[in-house]
Amino acid sequence: MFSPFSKSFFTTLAIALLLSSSAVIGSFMAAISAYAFPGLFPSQSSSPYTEQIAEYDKEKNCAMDQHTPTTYMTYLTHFSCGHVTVLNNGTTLRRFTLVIDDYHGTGKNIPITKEGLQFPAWTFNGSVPGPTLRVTEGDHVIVDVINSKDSNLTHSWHVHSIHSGSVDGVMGTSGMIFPGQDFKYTFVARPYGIYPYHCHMEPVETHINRGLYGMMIIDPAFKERRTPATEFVMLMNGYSYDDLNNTIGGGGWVAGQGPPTPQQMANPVERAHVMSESEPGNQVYSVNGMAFGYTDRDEIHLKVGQPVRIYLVNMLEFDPLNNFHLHGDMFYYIPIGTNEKPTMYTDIVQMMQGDRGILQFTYHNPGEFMFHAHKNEFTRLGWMGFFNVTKS
Ligand SMILES: [Cu+2]
Repeated sequence: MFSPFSKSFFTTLAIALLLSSSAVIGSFMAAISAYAFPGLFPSQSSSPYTEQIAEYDKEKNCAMDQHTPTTYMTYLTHFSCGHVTVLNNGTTLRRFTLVIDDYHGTGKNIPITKEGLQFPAWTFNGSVPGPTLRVTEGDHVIVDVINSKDSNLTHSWHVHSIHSGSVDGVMGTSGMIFPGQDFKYTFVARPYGIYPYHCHMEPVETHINRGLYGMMIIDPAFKERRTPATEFVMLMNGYSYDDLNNTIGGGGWVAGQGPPTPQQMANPVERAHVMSESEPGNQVYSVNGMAFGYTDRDEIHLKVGQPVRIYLVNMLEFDPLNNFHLHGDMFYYIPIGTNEKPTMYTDIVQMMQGDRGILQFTYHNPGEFMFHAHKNEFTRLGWMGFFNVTKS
């Protein structure tokens, strides 16, 4: 079987890396351990340390097909753990490639309801949300972000957590990427927790509304790893059709234009225009990109007594608050995922934009249990799903 931890997998990786080699990769090759590339160094054997990394990645349910775009169903359990190299000094290096495409600025139509409503999205690796990146605290991470030559606009990759200002991914020199170019964001992953990533180009609201976001999980070190559970990713988002023309300033609302000047407010005509502007709203809400996803019977099947862990992130634009409410049971909540111990035992958690955390629960009773935003407008416009919980 073709496993991400098999010899043939690493040999293939080694060849792929060599074929796409750059000065950066060349400098690493000298330090690469025998375990990472057994085909190139057949006389040497693997070490327990590297086997532990492979074992941990397996426990984390790391995907074998890391570059396949996800659907709302596969997104739930799809973890991209990167191309792994263990250096001779024991450092784990994880390399990711993300391709941003705005499809000539007009977007690619993606389905956001099961009835086939389309939204012209800008994407990371072809999907909304972008792939979930999963690393371990202390890993050296290189995220090579390519802005497609089919893009019209500059984009970037801004991830939360600790890193240098030179890779922060905002306007300027820290990772603003022109169409057809790329930028390598490098950092040592810390601290463990749950982090959103998104494009940070102006107007940021629009780049996020179009779909340029995802999450990164930094797991605790192997010896401090979380208890075993069935793990899901849930990213709460929305879609505003009002906002689609904002980059060209065609609408009444022009995101990123800044507050009015004193002169504008003193001029009756301009003042009237300023006062008539209103922010866009969302017409559709969802978790993992699909409105009313997980509402068909048994799309998410759980068993009584089964430990469940949800990595939850809120990337909703234009509404200040979102939340997650669980029916039929209670969950333990770890804000930001930066602690091993929960701070709340609850059935509801509120999140502002960019907030996130970990939910841990076990159903005590069988049933069809809803989960949804307790803001009922959001529920009605798509943000709801069901857990089908059976006795065995
Ligand atoms: Cu962008």
